[in-house]
Amino acid sequence: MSTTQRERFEEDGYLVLKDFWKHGELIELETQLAELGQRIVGPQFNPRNFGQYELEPATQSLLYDRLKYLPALSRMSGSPAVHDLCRELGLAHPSLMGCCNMRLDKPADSRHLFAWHQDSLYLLGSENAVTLWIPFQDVNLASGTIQVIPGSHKRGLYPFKRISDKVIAPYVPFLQRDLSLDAEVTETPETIAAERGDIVIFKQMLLHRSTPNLGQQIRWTTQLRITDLADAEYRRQRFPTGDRTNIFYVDYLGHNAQQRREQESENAAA
Ligand SMILES: O=C(O)CCC(=O)C(=O)O
Repeated sequence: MSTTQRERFEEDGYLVLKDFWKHGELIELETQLAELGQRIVGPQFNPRNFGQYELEPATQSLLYDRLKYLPALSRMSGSPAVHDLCRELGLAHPSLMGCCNMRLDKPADSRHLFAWHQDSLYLLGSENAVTLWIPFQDVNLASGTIQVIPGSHKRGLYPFKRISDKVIAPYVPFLQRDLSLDAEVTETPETIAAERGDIVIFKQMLLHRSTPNLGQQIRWTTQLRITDLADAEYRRQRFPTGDRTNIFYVDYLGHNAQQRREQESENAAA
């Protein structure tokens, strides 16, 4: 990786790297996806041809729930390519967060789309933690993709609000349906365009969102989440991740302690 790419990553908070998978990692994952789909949906399932089969809601959620357990996803997460990339981008001790997953975004189905957010709000992790967003096919505004606000990672955690009545307690994970951004995004977004085989890597503090799938095929993507155990502040906070605790008990630059006190007094008043 060039110095310019590293500098751009620090400046913009994301990079698209071309032709990343050199050892068949993507093909292996797609082959396992096809096997899984054929078992759950039926023999006509084909990840590249949505015209060939029906995906009823109950079958879709059965499939969706199993995607993150594909063995090739673990292999990809633990691959030397991913580890070396993270090291090059400044994570001195890259470690997986327990939330690597795959998405299935059907044409004209907006239910799973994410509005503007920072992954750190939900996933926690070190301030320099990264998400690798890996498309199985070309992505653009037609197929659906993500948009980002370059440089937004430098502003720390944005204000957020609780949108569910989930109780604030130490061991309760807070998800997209529980918390949302509490700020207007007025900056011009950058639309990510990438091809099959590329990866998009972005800082978990970067503001980003989904765009709808306007095409005919399912948009398949994988998300790998990686934190840095060498970060002294992260260690001081006892290495929190979003599957075990929540933002109200992690202190990114002091913002959240105040927000927790406010929410706790609201809870007490209710
Ligand atoms: O793939 C998408 O539409 C959005 C994914 C995303 O925002 C995330 O995984 O953090």
